[in-house]
Amino acid sequence: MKVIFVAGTAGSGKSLLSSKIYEHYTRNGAFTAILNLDPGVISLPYTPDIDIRDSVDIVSLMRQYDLGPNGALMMASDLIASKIDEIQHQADDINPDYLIVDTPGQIELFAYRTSGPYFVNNFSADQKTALFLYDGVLVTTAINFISMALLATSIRLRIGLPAINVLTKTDLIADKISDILRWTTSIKALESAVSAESDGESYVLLTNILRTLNLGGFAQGLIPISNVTGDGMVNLEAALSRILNQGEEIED
Ligand SMILES: Nc1nc2c(ncn2[C@@H]2O[C@H](COP(=O)(O)OP(=O)(O)OP(=O)(O)O)[C@@H](O)[C@H]2O)c(=O)[nH]1
Ligand SMILES: [Mg+2]
Repeated sequence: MKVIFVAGTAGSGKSLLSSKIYEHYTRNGAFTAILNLDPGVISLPYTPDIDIRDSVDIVSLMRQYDLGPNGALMMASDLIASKIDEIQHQADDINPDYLIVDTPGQIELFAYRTSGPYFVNNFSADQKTALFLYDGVLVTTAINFISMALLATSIRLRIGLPAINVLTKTDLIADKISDILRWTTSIKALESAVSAESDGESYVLLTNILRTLNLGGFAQGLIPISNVTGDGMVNLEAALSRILNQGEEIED
């Protein structure tokens, strides 16, 4: 079993991309399953094979502990770690070639508390990788792009898995894609976009952040995709194969 964790900011397209990867793999003959790890979601664009909502119920938590929605979500996220054996058992029973894990929308609850990284590190599989989704509509300015790259870097540190960077919603930002992709390969292009958007203190801060991020290599190989048109899915599948199958085609 090879596991793909799909992570990104709220609304970045995690659930829809999970369903698209599922469809893509299934169409190519690979036995694929989806695990929904988002306890707060109401409707999903796919039918999960394993669902955290079967074990953790937000409404019951709100009633039982007299919590508001955010408190209940926090508690629910913390409970994910305690369900790992149950979920592992269900996944092992299904034993798919690929398990796609749709992570909670509130990335700070998943990545920055202990439960999410614990789950990622302790879930047992032959191979594990993570996708980090850059929400296309949020990264059309250089400042927003750098902020998102900082978040992606910080989450990579927390989760500790080889990660593939994905730019979503390209169908909505057609005129910006080439700029964004240039920013991932040319620090000069990014610096000049930053200088056009900022001055004084924020310019100095941004260029310093940028140089530090660049040393560690950031937003490398950002893969543009659209969950709506399917553009870029083939490239994403190839990148996944490079990590999960050492470049082999999808297994059937
Ligand atoms: N145009 C366009 N819309 C998209 C794309 N990906 C997702 N969406 C839309 O963006 C919204 C959020 O998508 P989801 O897949 O629910 O995103 P998510 O990251 O799972 O959201 P949360 O779990 O709530 O954080 C939905 O209305 C999707 O239809 C895309 O590539 N293009
Ligand atoms: Mg979702």
